[in-house]
Amino acid sequence: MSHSSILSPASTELAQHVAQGLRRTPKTLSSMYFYDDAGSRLFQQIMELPEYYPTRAEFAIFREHGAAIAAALSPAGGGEFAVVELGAGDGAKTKLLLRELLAGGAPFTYAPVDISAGAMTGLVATLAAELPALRVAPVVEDYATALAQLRTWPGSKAVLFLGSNIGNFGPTERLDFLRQLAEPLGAADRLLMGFDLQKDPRSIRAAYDDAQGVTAAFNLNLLTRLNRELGADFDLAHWQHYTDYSPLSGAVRSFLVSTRAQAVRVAALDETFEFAAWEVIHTENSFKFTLPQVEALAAEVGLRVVTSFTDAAGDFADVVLARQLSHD
Ligand code: AVJ
Repeated sequence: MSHSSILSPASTELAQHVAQGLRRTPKTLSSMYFYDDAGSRLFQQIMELPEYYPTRAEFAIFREHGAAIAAALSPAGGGEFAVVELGAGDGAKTKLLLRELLAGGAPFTYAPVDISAGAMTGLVATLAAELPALRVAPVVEDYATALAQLRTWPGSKAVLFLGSNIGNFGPTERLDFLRQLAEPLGAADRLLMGFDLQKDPRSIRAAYDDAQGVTAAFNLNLLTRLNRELGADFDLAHWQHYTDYSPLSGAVRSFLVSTRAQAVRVAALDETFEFAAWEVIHTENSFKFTLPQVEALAAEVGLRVVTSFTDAAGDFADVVLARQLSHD
């Protein structure tokens, strides 16, 4: 295989990310790269797992409070608006909300944004079949590119960021990202964000280390992707998935553990990386929040909580946010 000569722009970006992440100590790779088409399918399997409660909890919130959420997202005057969803995936939960919004009668266009073309094709097909009246404007981009486009979007908008995707950002990146999300919002615009809440630490840890090993396969798929796209030679027999949860920081951290001393060559970089026995690559953060933390976070980026909804068990929160009213 010759990978070093011709790389697509996307692979060049991935190659640069891998070079930076694997030259550092400790080594890190971003969970953003989990979502190739195989990774998106594995995440859909994760959402079905008995241990993975966030999806079911958010479903329960939408089932119970869908009409109230739709009302809180629709512009007060009843005008035309856009519903932009960052990280739409298979859109299963969003369909509940979209039904409520259609029933509300306010005219809107649904603009799902997802980094996986495969996931988007599937979503567009199921929407056409299940909600034929819905206007859909799909965007296959990463968040940063989609946010830049959002700035030039005309008219009112409701931005959805569900499933506790916000949990993947570390504290500093989280503030930067939320400021970028808040900045293009007008006074009537709304932001709906899902937050996974702090709870029994054992349930949280189990959600990221399931008995069937689907989460392990999801994490390890990143190495398969690097083998395929960058001509790397990771031997998956010598890598393991490991996860911990700290109730102090609220962070689930996931790692790929090198089970022996090994060297891995990445042809696209023409570089070999050395791993000591039991050295790790940190691949993901999934932060868990308390409701007071959500309030404080909103205030810090110029947003206010309009209303929020939790499931009966208090496992998860969906929070409607708007720009802070200025007090001058
Ligand atoms: C898609 C970011 C919400 O952090 O819970 C699931 C990804 N990682 N299991 C999460 C994930 C491992 C998921 N999000």
